[in-house]
Amino acid sequence: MPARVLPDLPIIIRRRKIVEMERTLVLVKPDAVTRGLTGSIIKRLEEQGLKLVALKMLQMDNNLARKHYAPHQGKPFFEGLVAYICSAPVVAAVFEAEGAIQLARKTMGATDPAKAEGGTIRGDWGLDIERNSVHGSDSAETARREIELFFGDDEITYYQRIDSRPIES
Ligand code: IDP
Ligand code: MG
Repeated sequence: MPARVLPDLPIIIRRRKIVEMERTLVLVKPDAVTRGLTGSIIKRLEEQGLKLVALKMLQMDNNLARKHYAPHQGKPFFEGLVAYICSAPVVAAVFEAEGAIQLARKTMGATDPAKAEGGTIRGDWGLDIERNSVHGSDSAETARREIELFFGDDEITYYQRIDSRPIES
């Protein structure tokens, strides 16, 4: 099967320099969906200037969960994590921005909510190290792999946020 290619990232030119945009995959995890926190979490990310370019709600199955968390296979928490992420629906989103991956992870806070700062998503809403409310890709390569697991090419949208700087500025 030929490798799938996601739509190209838009090129932003600012002061005659090309600014590289990034995409990141975000999951609102079952603990947050079941507590009615989906809107609040998406809002926190949007407020940081992260542009929402794809969004869906789905029930993950064992197969998708194992693929998504494949890098953690063999760790003591892996089986529990797979069961947890399939325990209720998730909301999957793609956000785009300059430095989107680090910006999203900073907004989420440390993996363990007990160590996450107040004002971060996990610091404010995470329940414990497993039920920590959100997932965010950890590198450009991971983001590409994860986005392809959840979204088809035709599900990624193009638009400009009117509160962002223009494409050419
Ligand atoms: P991250 O989500 O901050 O990138 P990772 O180390 O990639 O953290 O772990 C993936 C997910 O696995 C975490 O978000 C959390 O839900 C779960 N997890 C990580 N460490 C533990 C643990 O020690 N016990 C139980 N679950 C864990
Ligand atoms: Mg991770």
